[in-house]
Amino acid sequence: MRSGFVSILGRPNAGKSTLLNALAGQKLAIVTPKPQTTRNRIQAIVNVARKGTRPAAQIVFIDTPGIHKPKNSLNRKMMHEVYDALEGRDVLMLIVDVTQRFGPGDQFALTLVSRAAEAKSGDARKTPTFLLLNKIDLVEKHKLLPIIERYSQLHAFDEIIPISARKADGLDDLIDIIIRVLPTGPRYFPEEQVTDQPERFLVAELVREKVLNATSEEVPHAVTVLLDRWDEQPRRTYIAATIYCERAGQKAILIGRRGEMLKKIGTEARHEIERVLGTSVFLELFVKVREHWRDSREFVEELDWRKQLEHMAPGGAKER
Ligand SMILES: Nc1nc2c(ncn2[C@@H]2O[C@H](COP(=O)(O)OP(=O)(O)O)[C@@H](O)[C@H]2O)c(=O)[nH]1
Ligand SMILES: [Mg+2]
Repeated sequence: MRSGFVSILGRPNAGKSTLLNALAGQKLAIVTPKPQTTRNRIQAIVNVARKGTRPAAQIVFIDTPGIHKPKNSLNRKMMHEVYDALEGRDVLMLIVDVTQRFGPGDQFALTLVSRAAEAKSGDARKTPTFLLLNKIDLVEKHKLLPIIERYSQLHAFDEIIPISARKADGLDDLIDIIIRVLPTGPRYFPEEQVTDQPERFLVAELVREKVLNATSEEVPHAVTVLLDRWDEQPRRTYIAATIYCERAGQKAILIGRRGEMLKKIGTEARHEIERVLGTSVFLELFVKVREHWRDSREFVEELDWRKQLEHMAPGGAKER
């Protein structure tokens, strides 16, 4: 039996969350075309059966926010999530979007990962690092060669693996290669557990995903979603959530003319939440302004579901 923790790292929009979902076989992390969609690290637990000479394994994949230069408390918190995923892991996977030109942001991401991979004193070997060339469904094969050359010059990757996270292409090979380098060890999680993320947080995230898809410019970045109520009634689950934004103008956009925008967001979110929960859902959404919340360390901390769990009354979302 092999087991270990494998971090998925890279710039915003490289396809980290898409990859996590594909590996998990279900949607655990929200995905949008907008950068900085993911704000917390999320684990997907993948159990792999023994096959021929390949041992059985439990791989814990960690999705992370995109590597970027932080501008506010929210960004700093996101980068903390990245740093956490760089430390003490069994494999570091840097995922790059092969349709994008190499730039300073890529260099920054590569430096973070290669530094984290260096052998620490007292630790005999360096952490295996893989380069994942993602979105190969969008480019011709020969276009990969200069990218491979460039990255190989900058860091001695243990493996370079072309994949398409969206098409789930190359993932079987990826799993095989990971298992080869994982240490022998027991399962860290029960076999039936797929994630460490509470269902309620995924629900709040699904609301945020619909907001991100429906809005543009600064609004997606200025929005966060918190659950106010979660009430499991016999025939349906009643969920109330508040969408926080930073300015009155953003609130007006989120509500829309005669409330049409909020209604659209609510309907789309409800449909998906019903699919995920497998029950009928009554979803009530509110919009509130909280000026400069992204600069508030306190509020940003409050958004962390690991923190929220500590405050949550058993069986109910925190009352605010
Ligand atoms: N064509 C294509 N698009 C992809 C692939 N992987 C991710 N995407 C798209 O890239 C965008 C960003 O993906 P996401 O997983 O949110 O990236 P993240 O910011 O790294 O988590 C989304 O629109 C995805 O649908 C891929 O393999 N092929
Ligand atoms: Mg993401």
